[in-house]
Amino acid sequence: MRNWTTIKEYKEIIFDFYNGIARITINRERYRNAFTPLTTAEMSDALAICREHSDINVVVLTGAGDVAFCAGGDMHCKGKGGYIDEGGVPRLSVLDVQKQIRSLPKPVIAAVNGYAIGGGHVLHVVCDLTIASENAKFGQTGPRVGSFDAGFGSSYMASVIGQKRTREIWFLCQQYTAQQALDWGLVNRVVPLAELEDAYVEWAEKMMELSPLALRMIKRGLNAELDGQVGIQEFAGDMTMLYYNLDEAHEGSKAFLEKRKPDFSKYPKFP
Ligand code: 2NE
Repeated sequence: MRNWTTIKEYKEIIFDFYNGIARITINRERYRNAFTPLTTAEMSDALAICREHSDINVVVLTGAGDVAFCAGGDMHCKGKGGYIDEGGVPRLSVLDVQKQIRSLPKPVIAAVNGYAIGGGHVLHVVCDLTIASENAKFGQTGPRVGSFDAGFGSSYMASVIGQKRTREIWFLCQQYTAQQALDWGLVNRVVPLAELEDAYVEWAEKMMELSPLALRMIKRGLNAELDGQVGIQEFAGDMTMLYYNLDEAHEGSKAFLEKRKPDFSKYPKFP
């Protein structure tokens, strides 16, 4: 048994840590881990912590219990304009969570331990890697329950598994087994439920042996191809971060402060 320690207490998620891995568990087992505006606000907060803390190298997203990963938006909260928060404001803040997962400069593994349905399905799609348990079931229900995700939930899914399969998932609203998801390339690996934690810890530890900056740049490059100006901006931000590590970048600012012309001639110009 691993000793996971709590990073921060929340109402609707569990946020804990083990050996460089932060784990976010949607904790609404009673409702198949469907998310409310509070759940997504807590997930956003936890993901911001994952970004800031340098002792967190890999993030795992999963659901409480052994039946569901996440059954999407909680229908009890769905109202006019979105999912109504405790203050009466309609929100669709799971889209912010999706963006955070994609832009987090660290690998995110979805550990799908049961149903991944609707907005819950999209959550695993936007993670970098998905490990599913054998009992996992996948599907979209939006067109049946009065919803849809035409953003990452459709266009990004199509870049993962192709247009025809994405259209089938959305147009028929059927459920798919873990094996089918594996055959389609919708998930990376399928394991018995009892081995799910071992599997994601093993992969996280493997990734932690590799260069974090190399993994970060690969994630940025894969995103940039699809994300247009936003993807290029994030890629460029990381390039600037690297540039600021070079003496060449400091020569410019030093020269400004010393009121002299910068001398960039001594810095290498690789072919
Ligand atoms: C997930 C699934 C297939 C599980 O089926 P089953 O038979 O194992 O459980 P059951 O009995 O349906 O659910 C257990 C309890 O959880 C509640 C149910 O109402 C039930 O409550 P009680 O009858 O015991 O009181 N529950 C389950 N999912 C819920 C949900 N999403 N909201 C509120 N309560 C929920 C089956 O439960 C299922 O199909 N659930 C609905 C999945 C769904 O349609 N999700 C919303 C899709 S839309 C969306 O997520 C979305 C989007 O499309 C775009 C943007 C943002 C969100």
